[in-house]
Amino acid sequence: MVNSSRRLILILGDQLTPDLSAFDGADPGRDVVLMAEVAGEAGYVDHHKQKLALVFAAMRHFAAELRAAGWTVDYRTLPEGVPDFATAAAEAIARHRAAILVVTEPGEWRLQDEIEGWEERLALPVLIREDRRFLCTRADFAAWANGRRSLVMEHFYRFMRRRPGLLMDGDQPAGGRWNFDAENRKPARPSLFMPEPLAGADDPVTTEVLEMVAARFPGNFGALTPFRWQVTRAGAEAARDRFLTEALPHFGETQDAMLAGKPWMHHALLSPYLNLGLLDPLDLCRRAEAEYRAGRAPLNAVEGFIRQIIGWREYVRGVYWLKMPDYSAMNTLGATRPLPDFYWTGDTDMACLAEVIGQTLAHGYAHHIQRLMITGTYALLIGADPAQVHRWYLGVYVDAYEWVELPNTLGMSQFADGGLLATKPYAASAAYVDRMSDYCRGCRYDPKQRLGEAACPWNALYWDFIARHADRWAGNHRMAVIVKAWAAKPAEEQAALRAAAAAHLAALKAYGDAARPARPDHPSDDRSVP
Ligand code: FAD
Ligand code: DLZ
Repeated sequence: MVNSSRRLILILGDQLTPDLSAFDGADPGRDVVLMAEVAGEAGYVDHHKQKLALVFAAMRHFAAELRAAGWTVDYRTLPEGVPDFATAAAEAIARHRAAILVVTEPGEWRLQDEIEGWEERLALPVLIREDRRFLCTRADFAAWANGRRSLVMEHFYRFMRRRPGLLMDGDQPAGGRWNFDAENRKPARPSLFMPEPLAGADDPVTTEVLEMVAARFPGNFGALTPFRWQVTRAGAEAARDRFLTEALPHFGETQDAMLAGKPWMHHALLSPYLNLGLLDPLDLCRRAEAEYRAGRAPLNAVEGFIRQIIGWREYVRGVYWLKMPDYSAMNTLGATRPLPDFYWTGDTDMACLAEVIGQTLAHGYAHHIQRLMITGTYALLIGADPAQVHRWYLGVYVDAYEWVELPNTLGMSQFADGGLLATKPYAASAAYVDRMSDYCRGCRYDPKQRLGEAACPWNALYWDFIARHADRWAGNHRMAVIVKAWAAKPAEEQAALRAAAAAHLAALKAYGDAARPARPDHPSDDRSVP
């Protein structure tokens, strides 16, 4: 017989938060929590092995935390698992005779779309509650965006600073300015102290998950160990405290810098924990502000850090929900080239790409400028298919969920949304890479040469990109000056640059033929991508 009031509370893998809205009004003595390691979730893109291990180990720890708090948790583990959430829910509803299913809105549109069909499919009421772990609800963002001709992040950011009163002195921004980036974004000084992240979790639950991932997902992207990530709230808080005391003071200064062999620099490495729900974004920002108020971290660093979280993080989520589902199919530049095979191996003689992809394979982590200006810019310059670029980014980083990854990739990095997120494409020649990193020093190519055997391919690719889309850029005042510079080049130089780009593009091999063994069991192993 159905218990007339028992709730089944579905907690998704990135909803590991004790005061999640799905728990509102629930009774541990009556209701049941469902958590499930789902084959479909694990396989819908080629997730990095460390991402799988992080999600499953954090889920198992959270289930233990809930049990310790008195909840009954029905937890389905891989490798047996269940094919999808609907099957897990249907089986649990029958097992526990639940009368209603409660879930907090998921982060990804595809899942929201699926869950909206469950009342009919599962024949019971399904309550979808708002996710209040963000500072700006989907409805608030839509209201902010309504009637605006363009969605400028900086305007949104000021709106977000005022709302919770972060870094505000009365109604004025602390220090008299909203943005201190003029003092940030310097090339790196290798002599600067750079803290190492905490050692990763190695408790018995994590060890068991690592063994399971090794056995069940041997062909997935990346290395499984060394596993560098925290899998509990306490671990995430320790990582947060380490960042606040050791790295935050230099955060702004080195935010855009890149050094070979230094994957972490002064970055927070906190996105996985924020996105899983192990850390709260507002609490994190308040703690960062406290470092400034106590004189332990400068304003340029703290303001820059807070802007990434209440500005960019909330902004991309707002854009995602405002524009999905059509957003994911956008391809304004008509780019169709397959991503080169070295995105899966790091095997390229361009040192910058080898470094960033190598680090991505090793750790499932690259910082923002590495994602944007190395792997992102190269994909943009070669005209890579944005849908495939999106699937790559969604898989390879341990912090990747579509709500945050897609606008960053498709919009900011690939300009596929035609400039909704970025006023101009993040295209750059080798000079940028040489200025902001030391990668070119170890490279067989010379960033200063544009043509010839030793010339860095980025230079010809950059001009080829400008030329390919010259008509479009002429109407963009920030790009028009570059189009003019292209037009001013002698015809022979233009022809030589375009021929060099064409030769480079012709030599690229598409992913999948020889890079990895085929995995017919793996739905994301889609080699039919053009
Ligand atoms: P820090 O540089 O220390 O920044 C602090 C925090 O600010 C981060 O933890 C993150 O929560 C937030 N943040 C910073 N920049 C952004 C941004 N542009 N958008 C949203 N939040 C931001 N971030 C993800 O969390 N998941 C993704 O899947 C993801 N995919 C990306 C894909 C591309 C192509 C690009 C260019 C960026 C992507 N980002 C993504 C944003 C950013 O690169 C990461 O948030 C950041 O590198 C995480 O490392 P960190 O914690 O050391 O960040
Ligand atoms: C990322 C991920 C993976 C790999 N596996 C699971 C899983 O097995 N079970 C689960 O509940 N969640 C998983 N997740 C996180 C979901 O993909 C995430 O909740 C949705 O994409 C919504 O953001």
